[in-house]
Amino acid sequence: MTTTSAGPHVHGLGEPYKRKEDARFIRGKGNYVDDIQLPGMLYADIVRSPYAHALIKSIDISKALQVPGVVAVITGKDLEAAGLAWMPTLSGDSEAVLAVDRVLYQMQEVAFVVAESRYAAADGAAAVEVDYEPLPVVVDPHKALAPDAPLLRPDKKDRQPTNQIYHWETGDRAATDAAFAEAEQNGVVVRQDMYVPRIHPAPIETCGCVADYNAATGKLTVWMTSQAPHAHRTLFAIVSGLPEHRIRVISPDVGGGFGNKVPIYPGYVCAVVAALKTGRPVKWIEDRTENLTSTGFARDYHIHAEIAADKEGTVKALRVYTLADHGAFDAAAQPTKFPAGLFHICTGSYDFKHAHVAVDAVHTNKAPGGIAYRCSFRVTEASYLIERMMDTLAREVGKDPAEIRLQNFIKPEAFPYRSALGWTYDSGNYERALRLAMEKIGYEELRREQAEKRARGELMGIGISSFTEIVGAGPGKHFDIAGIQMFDSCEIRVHPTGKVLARIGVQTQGQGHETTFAQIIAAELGISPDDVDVEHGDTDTAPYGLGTYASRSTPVGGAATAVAARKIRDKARKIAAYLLEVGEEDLEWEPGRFYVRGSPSKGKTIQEIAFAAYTNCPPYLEPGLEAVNYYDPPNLTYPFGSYICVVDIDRGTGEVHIRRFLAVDDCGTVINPMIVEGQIHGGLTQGLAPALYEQLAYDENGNVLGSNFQDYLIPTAMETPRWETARTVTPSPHHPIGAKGVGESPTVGAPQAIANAVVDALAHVGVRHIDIPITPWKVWAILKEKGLATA
Ligand code: MCN
Ligand code: CUN
Repeated sequence: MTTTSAGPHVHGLGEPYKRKEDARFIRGKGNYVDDIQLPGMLYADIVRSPYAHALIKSIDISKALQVPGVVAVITGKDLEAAGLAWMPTLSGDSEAVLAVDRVLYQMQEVAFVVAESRYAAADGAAAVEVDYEPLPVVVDPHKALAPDAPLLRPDKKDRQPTNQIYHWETGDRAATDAAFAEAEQNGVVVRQDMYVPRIHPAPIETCGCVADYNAATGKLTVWMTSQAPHAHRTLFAIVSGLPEHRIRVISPDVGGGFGNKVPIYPGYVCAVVAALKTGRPVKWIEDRTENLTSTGFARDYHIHAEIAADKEGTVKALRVYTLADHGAFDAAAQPTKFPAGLFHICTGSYDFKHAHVAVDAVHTNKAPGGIAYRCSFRVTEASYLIERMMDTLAREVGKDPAEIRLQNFIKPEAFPYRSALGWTYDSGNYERALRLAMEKIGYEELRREQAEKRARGELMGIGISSFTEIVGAGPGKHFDIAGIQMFDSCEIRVHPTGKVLARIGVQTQGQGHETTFAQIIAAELGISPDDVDVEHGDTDTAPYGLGTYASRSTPVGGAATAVAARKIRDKARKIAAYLLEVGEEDLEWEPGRFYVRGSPSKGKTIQEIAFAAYTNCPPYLEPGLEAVNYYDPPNLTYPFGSYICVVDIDRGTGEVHIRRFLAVDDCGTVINPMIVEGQIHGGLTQGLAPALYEQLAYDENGNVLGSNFQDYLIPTAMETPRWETARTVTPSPHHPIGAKGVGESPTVGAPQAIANAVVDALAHVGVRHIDIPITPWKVWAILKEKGLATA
């Protein structure tokens, strides 16, 4: 890791530069949606269904309208008049904004009440009378597929009358089946069922917006908690028919996204309609329960996985069948495209010759989503299943989990590597990462300690996860969302004094883009990151971008930024040549300056060149020093890492204590090691969460059992171990500065390291798998069954 040098910062890459944005955050000067106050502003509250499945026989708003302060009540029928009764989902399908004749999950939006205060809005919402006729509820996706299951979506006329949304397969089934037949005869086959539960991103700031329509100018401004402001503006324009240039979406400071702020939610749409209808600004802010119960959840995959290997444990084929519970809407269902697509990574870091994956997605009476939680565009499930399966295989052939991995890794010289599921990994060196992790943690010594403890009856486990991530959505061939190419953008203006304003199409929710993107430009131009301000999140000023998710900001937006800065440097070279009266080819570049080859004292700094660009520009060039780049990446990036977790299990309580957790990450070239470290710490904590604590459970009537932070356990500092980190650097060959994304890697890689450690602690008594979250109760039940419980 580099440290800050004593001299001035001229070269911004790889330095632990302090976050520029923190100057306002730590002073409490951040500006979040709920901080926005406009004159005459109204406040909204949403009437939500208490039932998971019911017919709506009538909605009576008359009493609500009499509540003092209530200004308007909007129902699904009112939305039709505004052309906003339907909102697009990530599947490319559309779904009702407010339920009209049927509710499909508890807390579904039924009516929108606006009033002079938030309290009056809540009173108004309580006074809306909805007559429901309850219907049978389906929460188990297996039961949803039964022939006699109640049909949840009779409105989906284009589909068979079942609850199945789609069947999706990828890979070569015949070759995979043949490899399994062979392994059944002459090798080994391991099989495991596992469930990756439904969880929720739960950002500390919930979702919300302020919508303001100016009838005089015809301009609609929406401040919203958005990870993708431009994409949301376009969707508003397409759906509403309002002209796109009169819609301004501003995503101010965002208090965490984690995938929760990618989709469009009914509250946004209703606030816009209410602003159009009342002519006054309307604020809608979710409370915690609304956030947990009605906005995009992640995962909920029931997986059956099988590996075919030879007797030595060399893998041959992977076969996976998954039942995906998408809840009530078709929100993340598009099978061949974006969300489900990342299931393609499920062969992980291993050299499988054949693989076949099939997914059936079904509707249940649960909230819609299936979107993301840092990250679950199916990478998390894919990575979890393969890392759990490699441990299962190691047990079967009697090898150490580290040995089985080293034996089966894709070799460094095999990159770019085309996996059996057809995606091309850009670069990797998995063995180096695992060996570093083993060395740092003292793997051999830990194994010896484990054997001694086991002999004494103590339970200690070591778990490995050598994951491969897939980030940077991404070229259109993989990520075709409604036909949009997945590019991103950067616009750079170098002012006459050499100070820089850059605007980017991606949108930070805490990742530190104002710092790292300044560092990219600073490194390319040889100036200080202090001299570069980065703006984003305002569609009226930022260039069109597709937003921040899938750790795409650095792989895509960062690439656009580097390329735009190089365009600036190219023009600067022309200006320097003119000023120095030499040919361009006679110039050399050193950070911050062009000089004449052979005469280093004869040169022009980037600041001098910038001034000349506006005052003494060569006659054959346009004045000014600006550049724009829209970058469509040739491929995704494939960061990876090796995590090792050491746990001790309390035989009295079943509690899992994480003694050590070492994370070796490789995200290619590192822009800011301190920010990367912060991303890894936060991400590991969000990986610990589903491993031991978080699950968004439903009872059989479709009641949400985790609707607040007392029931939905997110780890706090109390539960979080001290994370140890280390790094290898394997640059991406196709990224202009060799960087891969990192934001989601730790969350993707961590759960299975912990799960593997717990299973490892109990492997000697025959335990092969425990579904996450591994609660003390689950462990204690196993201890009891195996006669190991001391209480
Ligand atoms: N970075 C770096 N060098 C690299 C890679 C990244 O210095 N080789 C820096 C980046 O420039 C950026 C940060 O690390 O400042 C994360 O970069 P990247 O991996 O490109 O991810 P994104 O910026 O696209 O962020 C998205 C990712 C996702 S998808 C989720 S979910 C998530 C995450 O980031 N949500 C977050 N981290 C989060 N962190 C915070 N604080 N809040 C969230 O909501
Ligand atoms: Cu995958 S959660 Mo992030 O993409 O916003």
